[in-house]
Amino acid sequence: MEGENQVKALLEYNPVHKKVPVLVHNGKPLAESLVILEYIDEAWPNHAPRLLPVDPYERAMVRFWANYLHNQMLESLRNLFICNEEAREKALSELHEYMTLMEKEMINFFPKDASSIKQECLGLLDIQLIAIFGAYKAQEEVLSKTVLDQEKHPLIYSWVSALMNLPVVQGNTPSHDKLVALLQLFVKNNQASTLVKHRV
Ligand SMILES: N[C@@H](CCC(=O)N[C@@H](CS)C(=O)NCC(=O)O)C(=O)O
Repeated sequence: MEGENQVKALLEYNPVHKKVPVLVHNGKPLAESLVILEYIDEAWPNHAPRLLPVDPYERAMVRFWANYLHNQMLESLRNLFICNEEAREKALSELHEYMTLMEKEMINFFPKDASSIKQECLGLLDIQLIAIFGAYKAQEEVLSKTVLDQEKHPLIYSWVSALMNLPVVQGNTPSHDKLVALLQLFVKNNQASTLVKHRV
């Protein structure tokens, strides 16, 4: 019953995509993670950290890379867990190409020194990096593949490592075993729905 009620609430709050996350603020619902994060930044302007820079050009650049992380990288990462083994290799090399391009083009956004990353100053791109790679060790265990390689992608690796060392991130990240179990469940559910779709 609990589950049924949750599904009903979700359909009501996000009838277009029928997905989480959903934020309900003052009784009004919002969907899509990037929209929600920008809304939080604007609705609580006097609270730190500010997720977007003040300068309009810098804001635009953060939005550009936020979309890249969301549409390209997160999508290939997702494909890694829903594809069969053959397509998985393709999804992984696609993800690595996106990461290489990101390292080359996004150089101004990488922290010069990972130790300068402070939890009071986390921004939109930091949050997305945590969402994509925060569970990379669990992702690698489930896939038996290397997702984040220190030698191939040193900048992303050092950025993610510094973020994962912050107490606020550590304190809010599920344990490795829990992440592995969740990812395994995700893979299993997707395999089951693929079998149903193809009536195998
Ligand atoms: N672009 C959306 C993606 C949301 C999304 O894929 N949510 C997944 C969970 S992470 C979901 O609700 N899946 C349930 C479903 O597809 O039925 C966002 O960033 O909010």
